[in-house]
Amino acid sequence: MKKVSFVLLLGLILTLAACGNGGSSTTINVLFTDFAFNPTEFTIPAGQEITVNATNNGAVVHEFVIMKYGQTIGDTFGDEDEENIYWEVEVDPGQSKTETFTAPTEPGEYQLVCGTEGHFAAGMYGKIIVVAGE
Ligand SMILES: [Cu+2]
Repeated sequence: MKKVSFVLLLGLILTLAACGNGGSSTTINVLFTDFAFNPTEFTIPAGQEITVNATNNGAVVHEFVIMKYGQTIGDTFGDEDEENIYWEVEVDPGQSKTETFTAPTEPGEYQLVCGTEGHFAAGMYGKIIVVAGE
């Protein structure tokens, strides 16, 4: 029993060491489908350059839209939400794109939505968690 605990503990330590920085990553790998992000949650380090590898496996265009801190779109994504966008990338169906952006400096949760009409309501949203850098 003691041995098992030790192995589990060792595994936990190694996992924590490998992830570092609270499990955040400067790379976001995201798959778009009709109508969801996969995965739906991303943890990134504050203020660092983030590489986004986005692939659209759906049949329609999708957008990966990160809202500014403290901003949410309400029930639908509309023109009034455009000014509250922190960063976005749009990918055509069947295409892949790699782009970069600088993560916000303010740690916290940021709303992630697809800005294509009706997609948010269909469940295409998630969250970006920004954690303090080292
Ligand atoms: Cu979409």
